[in-house]
Amino acid sequence: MAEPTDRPIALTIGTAGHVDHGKTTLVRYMTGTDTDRLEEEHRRGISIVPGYAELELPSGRRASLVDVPGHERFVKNMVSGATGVDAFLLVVAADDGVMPQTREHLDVLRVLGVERGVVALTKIDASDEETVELAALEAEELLESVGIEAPIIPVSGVTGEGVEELLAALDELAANPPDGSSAGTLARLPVDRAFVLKGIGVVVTGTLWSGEIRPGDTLYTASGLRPRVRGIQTHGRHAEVAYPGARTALDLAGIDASQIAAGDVLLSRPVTPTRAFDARLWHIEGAKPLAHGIRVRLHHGTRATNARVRLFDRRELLPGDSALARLRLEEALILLPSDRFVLRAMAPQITIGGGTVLDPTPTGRAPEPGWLEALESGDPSRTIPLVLARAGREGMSTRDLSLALSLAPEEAKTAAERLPEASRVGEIYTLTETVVAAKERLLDAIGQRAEQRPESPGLSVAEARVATGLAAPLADALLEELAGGGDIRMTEAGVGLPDAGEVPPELEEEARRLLEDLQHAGEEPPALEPTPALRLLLQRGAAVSLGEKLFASSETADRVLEEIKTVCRGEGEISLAGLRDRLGTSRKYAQAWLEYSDTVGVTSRTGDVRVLTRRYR
Ligand SMILES: Nc1nc2c(ncn2[C@@H]2O[C@H](COP(=O)(O)OP(=O)(O)OP(=O)(O)O)[C@@H](O)[C@H]2O)c(=O)[nH]1
Ligand SMILES: [Mg+2]
Repeated sequence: MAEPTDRPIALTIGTAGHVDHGKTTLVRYMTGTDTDRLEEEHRRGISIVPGYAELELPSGRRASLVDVPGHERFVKNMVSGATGVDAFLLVVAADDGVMPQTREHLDVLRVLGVERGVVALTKIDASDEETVELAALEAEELLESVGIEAPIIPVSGVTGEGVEELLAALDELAANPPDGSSAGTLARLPVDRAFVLKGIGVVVTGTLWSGEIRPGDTLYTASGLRPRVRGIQTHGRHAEVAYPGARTALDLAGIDASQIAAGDVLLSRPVTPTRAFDARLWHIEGAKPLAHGIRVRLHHGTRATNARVRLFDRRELLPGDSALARLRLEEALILLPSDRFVLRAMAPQITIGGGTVLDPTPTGRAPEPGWLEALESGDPSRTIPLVLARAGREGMSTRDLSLALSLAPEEAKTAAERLPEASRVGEIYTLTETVVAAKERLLDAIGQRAEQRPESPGLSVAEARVATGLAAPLADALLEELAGGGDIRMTEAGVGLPDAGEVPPELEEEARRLLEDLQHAGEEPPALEPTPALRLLLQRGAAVSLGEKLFASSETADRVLEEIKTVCRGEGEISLAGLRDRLGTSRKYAQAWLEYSDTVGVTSRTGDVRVLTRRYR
């Protein structure tokens, strides 16, 4: 096996261009790899599915090449291949010039946000100078018409003429890679092939969109499966890490070949699939107006599904225009903010536009005014308060924030820490006003409890959670923080104010007198309301409850239980009349004492009498 190649990919380049213009030939010349690997591709002399090759640039930087088919019937495969590329290699045959799929591919790249690249004017070995110049002019006009700047380099995929200049131009693009760190970011692999390899098992391939994958990682599918990564290859070689942009093959355990297919997405964390989302739509020049309510084919990653477009503020979208819209999907997709997608007409099947996902979990029929615009601004000082407000009493982890803002976790953290409107409680971010209100509610509840029951140590932890009005994990984090800061005191007995726990002397005195009264009253105590003094005695075990409003000193209670045991041991049982006579009380008290004896497990009732439980026999 070859040496592991664990260097990050500096650039992922996607070819583009009309059928037969020389994409595959050029890629083969530059990399030595034939990206047409299907027998059918060789037989028909055209590419059908995307092919992949690794390109070592003159600087030594590593690039990943995706070679797409140019035939108009396979534009959907081109879209799937172009997903996840950073730069284009637009191929225009000098002898043919700009043709329909030259334009359509460029449109697809633009709606996918791929606006950097190089144009290769191929087949110059088979064209005269004038023809080459004409084709160069056409390419220049095409770029100008869509506002993209890119060098136009005449080459031959057969003789290799001009390829050196082409590689230098690609190297320059790789020197300015797209920003964003991959560490800690959600790993996303849109699967383009899934198959069983004899002796290995289930293997999936794709271009890693973001994050990193290592052997041993557990991944998640939209259907809730959790396959484990057994081994990784990038560009056909064993690797210890798959980096974003790399052509990646994963050997998976814990999943059946029937459970995964092209179009699925593997994730490093579960993400809820989306059936409807809000987006900025772009309608490309030259297409027919896009009407409100129209059905379209939506391509995202390696998957396509039918979708219905609802325009928020107009009846139709004119060519070249953009608008905010909600898209309802026939099949759920894994979508994250900032994701790009391509829209194609159902018939004829041509590319009509695309867009950027703004809100993959919209609520209500239409977005709040300003919400999508704020998300679109990408300005964390605008978006963080909005997403935290929506998260409400749950708050958000750094990971949640990073997904919602499509920022790396560290960036999301830094942005949130900087904002006075946001606060971190433990590891959960929430609106500062939410924390302040929760703290106020909690202290109020503790204060009220102290007033009603001065003898009590405060609220139970469960009561304290409820009092904050926050979801349990956030409430717990808040309790911990307040306890750490000395705002509250948390003991096993409960959550109280820092100075709680001391019984006021007046109450102590009242309790002492009450206990004396109870002891005096003996087996026939008076009816009492549960006052703070009484609750203090119950809590300390100095008094017991005989039922509603009936309390006795525990000294008395112990004595009565001894009487009951004595009678039972002598006679085998005790009746109501028996205890009444023995204690010299009324029936009512004898009844209350017997029930108490049952409650504490000394006796149990059989018919009209009580017998000792096994424990006291
Ligand atoms: N003379 C000459 N022929 C070329 C050159 N590049 C490609 N060809 C020929 O053009 C034909 C098509 O080339 P491919 O590389 O398959 O074209 P492609 O753009 O990959 O086509 P699709 O993938 O089907 O869209 C083949 O017969 C090639 O030999 C070139 O630079 N010079
Ligand atoms: Mg080809």
